[in-house]
Amino acid sequence: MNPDQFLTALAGDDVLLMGVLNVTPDSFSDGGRYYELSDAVDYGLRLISEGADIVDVGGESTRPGAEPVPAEEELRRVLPVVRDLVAAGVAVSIDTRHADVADAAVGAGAVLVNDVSGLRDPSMRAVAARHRVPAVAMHMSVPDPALMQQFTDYGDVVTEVVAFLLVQAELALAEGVPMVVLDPGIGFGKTVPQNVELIRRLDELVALGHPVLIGASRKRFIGVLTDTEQADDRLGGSLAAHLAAVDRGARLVRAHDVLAHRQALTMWRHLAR
Ligand code: HH2
Repeated sequence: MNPDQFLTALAGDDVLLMGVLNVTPDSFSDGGRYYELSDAVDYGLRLISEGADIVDVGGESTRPGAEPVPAEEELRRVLPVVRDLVAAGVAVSIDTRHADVADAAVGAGAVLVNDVSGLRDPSMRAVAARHRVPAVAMHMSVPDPALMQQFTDYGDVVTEVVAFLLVQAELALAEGVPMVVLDPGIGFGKTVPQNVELIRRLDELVALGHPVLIGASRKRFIGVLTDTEQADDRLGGSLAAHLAAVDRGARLVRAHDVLAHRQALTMWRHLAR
């Protein structure tokens, strides 16, 4: 799917698959594997050949306790990868909390801004508005991965996440962002039961009428619930969590294991009413 096709599809009702490409030394499940430019680009192309509609390029791990990465270093990691993938005709999304990084990546041809801090920063919204690209607003309890797991004290987690994302979407749209994708932020300042509840009741987020993204791939709550220590071994749990979300109306799935997800989504499409 080329960038134009991706944007058209985002406005339709197909379920889209976002492959994860972490150009980091320390991501929780694949840190260090695609840190070199050529490895990263090859892997991005592989994700597309395995069935991804878009490749999400990130240069900063947001796992609890990860070291923050200065914007210059993040740019050094991601920009050449974005450029090369765009040149190869790949639809690229930029996974960043820094408006400068988003600006440069979109300037280089990325078609989606993926902001795990929920478009809280007005300059991030301004970047998406100025370039006329859609943006993902993800919920994180506090916009700091180092602290987020200390803030899991919600009244009703679903109600609070939905309320936060509604405000962020309305703000971004009013400021000229052409489309906002909402993401409950699985694992970002949530306990295991809260993550489960967010997926069980994802229809409440879907009901807001914006496309919804789900990113449960290999996350710790799956490890806890299935007693699976190694993140790479959590594919079965990731597929189950994602299909439950798709059944409740999720339109984008962010996943590490693209081949298996493509197969699962194809079967789901055949089986769903
Ligand atoms: N999860 C991660 C990173 N970016 N973006 C969105 N929209 N939704 C998510 O759930 C999400 C995200 C964390 O996963 P990963 O990129 O594999 O790990 P790390 O942050 O350690 O690089």
